[in-house]
Formats: sequence, C-alpha cells, structure tokens
Amino acid sequence: MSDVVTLERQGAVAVITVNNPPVNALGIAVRLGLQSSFQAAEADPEVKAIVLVCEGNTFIAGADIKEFGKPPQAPGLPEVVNDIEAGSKPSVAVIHGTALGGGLEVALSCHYRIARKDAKVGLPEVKLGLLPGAGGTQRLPRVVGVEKALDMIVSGAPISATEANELGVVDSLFEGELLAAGLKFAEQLIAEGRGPRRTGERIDKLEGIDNAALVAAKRAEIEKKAPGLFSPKRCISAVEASFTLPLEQGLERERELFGECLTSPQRAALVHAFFTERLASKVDGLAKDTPVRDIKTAGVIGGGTMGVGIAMCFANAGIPVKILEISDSARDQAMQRARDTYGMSVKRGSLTEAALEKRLALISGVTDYADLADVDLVIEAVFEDMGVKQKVFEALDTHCKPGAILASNTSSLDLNQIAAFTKRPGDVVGLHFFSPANVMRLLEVVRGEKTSDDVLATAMAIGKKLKKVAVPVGVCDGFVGNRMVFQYGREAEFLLEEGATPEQVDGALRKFGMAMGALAMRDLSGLDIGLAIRNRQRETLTAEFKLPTVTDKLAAAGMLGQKTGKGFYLYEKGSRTPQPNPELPAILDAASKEQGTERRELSDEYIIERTIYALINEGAKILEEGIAQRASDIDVIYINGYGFPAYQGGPMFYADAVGLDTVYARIREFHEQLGAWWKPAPLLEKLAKEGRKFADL
Ligand code: 3H9
Repeated sequence: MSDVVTLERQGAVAVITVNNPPVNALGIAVRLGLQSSFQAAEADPEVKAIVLVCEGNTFIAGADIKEFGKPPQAPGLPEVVNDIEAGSKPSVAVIHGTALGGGLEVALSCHYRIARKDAKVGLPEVKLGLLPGAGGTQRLPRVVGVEKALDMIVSGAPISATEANELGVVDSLFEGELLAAGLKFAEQLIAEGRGPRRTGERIDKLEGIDNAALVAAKRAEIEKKAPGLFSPKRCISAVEASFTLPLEQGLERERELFGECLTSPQRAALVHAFFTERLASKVDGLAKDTPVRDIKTAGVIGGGTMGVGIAMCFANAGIPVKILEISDSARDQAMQRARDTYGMSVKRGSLTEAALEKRLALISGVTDYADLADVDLVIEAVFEDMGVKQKVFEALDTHCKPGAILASNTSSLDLNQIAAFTKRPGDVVGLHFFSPANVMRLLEVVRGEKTSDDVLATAMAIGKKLKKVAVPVGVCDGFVGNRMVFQYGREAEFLLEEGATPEQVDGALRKFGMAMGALAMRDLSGLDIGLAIRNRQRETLTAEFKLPTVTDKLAAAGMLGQKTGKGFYLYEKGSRTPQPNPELPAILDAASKEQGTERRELSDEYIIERTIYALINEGAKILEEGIAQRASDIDVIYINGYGFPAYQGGPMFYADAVGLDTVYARIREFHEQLGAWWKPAPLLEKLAKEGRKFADL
C-alpha cells in the first residue's frame, strides 16, 4: 500500500482513501495505489463492496498535469480505470469538491457514484488542449447521451452535483460526512444484493437517436467558433467513436486521439497557461507568512464605467463598497449604472433578480470623503490627470483611517508620485483593473517603491477574493500590459500606412488567435484615447521615432470609433459589427503619402511578425528592467487582459516556441529597415546568442 492511497476494511466494505494534496491528482503513486488497493479488495473474500473516497478539499481533480510531456510510467490511467470497472464487487465513488478530468473518469469506472450537494463534476481536458483520455469520451456518452456528453467534453465546463444527479452521472446526493455517506450507500448495495453496474456495458443512452447529426452539428459549431483549436475537433471524433465502435475499439480510438493532443504544441501552451496563472500569484521576495490586512469594507472614488465596474467586483465578492462622487446627481447616476449593468446580466439569464438586489444592497453612493473614514481599502478611479489624482490622494490621506490601503487604478501615471501625495506611501498600491472591470479577469497589482510588504500581500489576496488573476508589476509608463500594447498598436497602424487594410491586419491577428483585432480594439476604446499622449510624444521624441498619423487623422475628422459609428471601421447604428469604412482608403492614401511610404501587398505572416514581435521585444525590455517578475507573468497578463490566445501560451512563450534566434534575427532586420522603435532588447539579444529561452530565466 502507498502513502497516498490507503485501504482499510469496515465490516464487509473496503474503504479506499486517496490523500494526495493539494487536489488528489492522479500521479504515478496514486495510480499504483489505486491499482493495488482495488486488487487487494477484489482478492479479499470478506469484502462485498468497495468505497472510494478522498481526503482534503476535493475528490480527484484529474491526471497530474505536471507529468504531461514526461516519459509515461505504468500503469497508465486507462489501465487503472478499466481494471476498476472490470471488478466483480460493486464499487462506489464518493464525490466532494471537484471530480474533474481523470477524477471523473475514475468515478465513471466505479459502478456507482454519490456526490455531496456542493460538488461539481466535469471533463475540462479540452481547456488544456487535451481530451479525456481514460475512457471519459466513451463512458460519459453511455451515461448522459451523446448530445450532453459533447457539450460537456467540448466546452470543458463542469456541472453541479444537482445537474449530475438529474442526468444520472451520480446516483444520489448527500450532505455531511463523506465516509458515512459512502458506507451507508455501500451497505445498502450489499443488503439489496446489487452487484457491479458497468458503464462500459451500457448502450441504452446511445440508441434511438441520430447521433451522427449531433456530431455533425457540433463540428460545424466548432469550425465556426474556434477553427484554430486543435483539441475540440479531436474531442468530437472521440465521442463519435462511442456510438460507431464497440467499447474496446472506442477506447483505442480515444487513446490515439489523446496521443495526438498530448504532443500538440497547443497542449504545451495551454498547460503553460494553467501553471503560470497560478505562479503569477507568488511574489518574489515576499515571505509566505507576510501578514494580510483584513478587508471588510471598500470605497471607490469615481462612479464612471470603471469605478462602478470595480465597485461591482467587491459587491460580487460580498464586500460592502461605497462609491464616492462629486455631487448627488453624479452619485445617483453611478448607482443607476450599477443597476443597469446588473440588469443586463438578469436579462441574459446569468443573474437572478434576487441576486441583483442582494448585490446592489452592498453598494452605496456617497459624496463626502468623511464617509470613507471607516473603509479598509479605497480605490481611486478618476480622470487620468496627476493634478486630479493629487487632490484625491490628499483628501484620502486626511480622511481615511490609519491602516487603510489607498489604491490607484491609474493605467499610466507614476504611482510613486501619487504615493508621495500622502504621508503614508507604504499604504499606497496600484490596482489596475481592465475594462469592463466587472468582467475582465486581469488585475495588475502595481508595487510602488515604498509599498509595504503587507499592503502588497493584501492587494494580491484581495485580487484572488475578487476572482481576478492578480499579477504584480513595477512602476513604469503603462506598466506591463499597456506599455507593450502601445508598441503593438503602433505597428498595426504603420501596417495600414504601408498598404494593408484594417480587415487584413485584424484578420491576420484573429487567425493567429487574438480575441479581437488590434484596430477593432482601438475603435472600441475610442480613437481620441491617447491623443494627448501622442501629441506629447511628437514633441519629445527624437526624429528617428516616427509615429503613424492615421489614427489622428481619423480622430480629427470626428471618426472616433464605435462611439461615433465610424473609425477604422463603420458601425451601423446600434451594431458593434465592423464593416468597411468607405472614407478610410482616402485617409490611408494621404497618410501613406505623408509618411513617404509606397503602399504594397503585405502577407499575414508579415503582419503577425510586425505586431507580435513588437510585443515580444518590449516584453524583453520590461523583464530586464524587473517591471515583470517573470516572462510567464507577461504571458498571464496578455492572455487574461488582452485576448492573446492561451493556446499560443502568451507572447513570451510564443517567442520561445518560434525560437529566440529567429525572433531576434527578424527584429534586427526590422531595426535596419524600420528604425529606432525596433532596437532589439539587450536581453533578447543575449538569450538568442546563448541559445536560451525566456523560460530558462
Ligand atoms: C486529465 O485528467 C487527463 C485525463 O483525462 C487522461 C489521462 C490519461 N495536476 O487551482 P488551484 C495544483 S487532465 C497537478 O490554485 P483551486 C495547482 O497547480 C486534468 N497539479 O486551486 C496549484 O498548485 P500550487 C484535468 C494540479 O482550489 C494547486 O494544485 N483536470 C492539478 O482554486 C491548487 O490549485 C483539470 O484540468 C493537476 N491536475 O482550484 C483540473 N490541479 O499551489 C485542473 C491543480 O503549487 N485544476 N493543481 O500553485 C483545477 O481546475 C483547479 O486546480 C481546481 C482547484 C478546481 C481543482
């Protein structure tokens, strides 16, 4: 018997317990332990039924993701689950927490399943670029039918215990103690003389339905929604095998398809994205036992879209929050904005009316700084102007209680300067939310020169509580995300002046996997945004740092993007669908002439190099300056805040995958051809010459 899996007998029931923190993943020790425990229970004549239960917060949450890409060690999970299913004594999986991936596959190989009421079950492998590879694609359709199995496996979304019970994935629900529930169920099985009920032998849910049509429909849906993704298509093919092949051959087909996914570059990128998201929360040099301040109440300064979005994040997390506005009418407008935004969720069906009222009850509007005297954390979300910020922080310093954390949502201003407006710079931190704040997962936590350790630790912890992906960053213009996106957006605009259309630039980026094209994104945020910055740059930058002029030409003509119905694209009234802007070609021609650029054909590959390599080069500079702790933190920021495809792993992972020597060589060419913006980052040059990767740092 192993340390991580134990077997004991309680009367006629063998109790097999998995104890492999933190999530009982199915590493080799667990697989060996499960195999030997089930064999021992099978061999023990006193045993009449078997209960499988887990210690800790959760049932088995899946295969051990750390083992992917390493040489396989026997027994593999498919072998273990097939043996469990083949057992001659009825087995019961007792599910709590999350039975995910291989965990649910183990449960499906047990003959019966019961779940605690708050549990969830699912097959999320697709999110890691995989498919369920231990029988899940063959057994789940046999339990819930092909349609539901396709939904669950292709989306990877878990379902609640209640739904699992309704669908027959679990036989019954329970509350309270796990083992007691498991023993009760097993003893009942014995008493009723019920033997094994093998999922693999079932075909009732596969019959009498046009499964081929369901598969064809799902294929068409995925072709439209996610044409570039590798694993969803294979998930569908594997489920198809559940009704076109007998179990054994279906399992073989699943293995084959799983192998294709396992070796795909997308799997490596998605697993990188999974682990690095968790790694990003670990702050270098911050002791694990750093005390964290208690945040029971919060305040937000400014009731615009951003301020209200931030306040909603707190309300969603059950934390009472006050929005401070300058007048009664502005305060009322902010409250109405919160009501309207929640109202849209109610309309969509993702929030109940009761939940809306409960959340709104946690938000209150105030107009006096004195009303913020008792809050534990306050976030400023006012206009991006240092003079305005100064007034706010001086007022906060006067009114907020000692120990309150004073945060700024600034996206580009110097946090150290902001902190200096107070007599407590150690309590000042940046909390840079992304718009819409109540939706976007990314939170850049900006560590100022004087931000104290416990304030930083608290900011990271509150990020987690708000269900954000909090990533620590240092102070510089634009921090990590916006500093890089400036380079990316500039290149996208230059490409327009060199001969591309917005449709071509955005089309190439979307094909690469970006959620949105660079120019459509610009139209969304508004072309007047950054105009002041660009004008300032034109005055301060030396002549070698040219700037594109197309955006400013559009803005000058009153075409500010979606909000005016015209920008890089045309938007019909009430629509967000970009269409060609008939006035653009003339503007592009004028811009090209002004820049002395001959318009020419540009390939998709070239467009990707110009935009994505611009991100990479700036990312390398950011890394070298210590603004980001690790290359992978930059990836996390880009995936969660800028729509970078997780299956490409983020810009820095992508650079490693292309090869830093290749990227560096191309950036050198761009430097020669296009000028100073493209000066290669010294870190990139060094790594490329040493044959190393960002991941090696
Ligand atoms: C699979 O099963 C393939 C099979 O079909 C076929 C095989 C042949 N392995 O997320 P958290 C770590 S594919 C290794 O912060 P939470 C995680 O890195 C798998 N480690 O906690 C973190 O470590 P650290 C299908 C894992 O409470 C710690 O556990 N399953 C694994 O917010 C805590 O994680 C999945 O895709 C793993 N499988 O959420 C489930 N999972 O503390 C993936 C977690 O060092 N996991 N870790 O940073 C999850 O969705 C969430 O972790 C879970 C807990 C919901 C379970």
